[in-house]
Amino acid sequence: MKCGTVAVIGRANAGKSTLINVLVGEKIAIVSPKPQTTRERILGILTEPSYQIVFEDTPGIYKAKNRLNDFMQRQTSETAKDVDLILFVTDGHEGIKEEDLSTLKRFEKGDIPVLVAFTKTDIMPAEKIPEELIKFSDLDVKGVIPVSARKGRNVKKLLAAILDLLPEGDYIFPEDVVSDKSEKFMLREIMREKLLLKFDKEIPHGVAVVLNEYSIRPSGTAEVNLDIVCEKPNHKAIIIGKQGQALKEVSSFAREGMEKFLGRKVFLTVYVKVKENWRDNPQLLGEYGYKEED
Ligand SMILES: Nc1nc2c(ncn2[C@@H]2O[C@H](COP(=O)(O)OP(=O)(O)OP(=O)(O)O)[C@@H](O)[C@H]2O)c(=O)[nH]1
Ligand SMILES: [Mg+2]
Repeated sequence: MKCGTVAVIGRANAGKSTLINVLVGEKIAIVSPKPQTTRERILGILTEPSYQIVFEDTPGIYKAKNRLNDFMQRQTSETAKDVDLILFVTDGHEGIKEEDLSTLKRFEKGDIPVLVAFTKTDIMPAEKIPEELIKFSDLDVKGVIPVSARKGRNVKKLLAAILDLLPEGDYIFPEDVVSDKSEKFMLREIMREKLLLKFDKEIPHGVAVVLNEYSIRPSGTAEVNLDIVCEKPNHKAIIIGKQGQALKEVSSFAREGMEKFLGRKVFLTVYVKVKENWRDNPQLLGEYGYKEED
């Protein structure tokens, strides 16, 4: 049996979480068109009769501007240290940047093998692909696989290349486990995903979601009560919107996402609170879940 851990690393917004969701075959991480969607390490586990692959999703590499970003970057660098394989994801459509190559050069010096997934090939002209792939030619990587996570293109080929590089070993997780995160975590993340989709600029980046209650009524309906914590009174006003319209809309999207995830009806209540500069407050970061485990 093959079993191994794979750190999925790359620039913010490259398509890491989308690719893991496709590889695992379930949504284990939220996705959005904005950078810095993923804030912490999330495991996505794929178990088949002859292998188990533990994918470790990470926050995109990004210049830290506050303590939340520092936490995120530490999650990524720590994950990269202790795995069997680094799967470096690059956005083919955006093109390979100098910073991608310099990150790859750093990993190349370490002991962990590196494989590159060159993604989003569905939205770039086919003739541009070889031009971009040439940029990897001087690097000591185990391979570069062009893929489209959105179209599922070449994902099997990528999986085979990953498996080739993993050791033999016993499974780490029971076969029915797909993630290390709880339902409660996913409910908070689904709310954050809809906030990322609806609001622009700093608003979604300055939001934390706190779950106050999650219970199942005798009827089978889930009762979910959460707070959206934002950084400024004017952000709160925008999130709520005129006559509460914006909040109503984003909550309704979140409720639908939660219903799909839980497979049951959801009764959702949401409050918006302000905690100035929480992203730089160590105590609040800890309370909102952005703290290293001991
Ligand atoms: N067309 C196309 N879009 C993709 C593909 N993969 C991801 N995307 C889009 O790219 C955007 C970013 O995807 P994510 O999976 O959130 O990227 P990420 O690397 O996890 O981003 P961070 O968590 O912010 O670092 C989303 O809008 C995705 O829908 C792909 O194969 N094709
Ligand atoms: Mg992500």
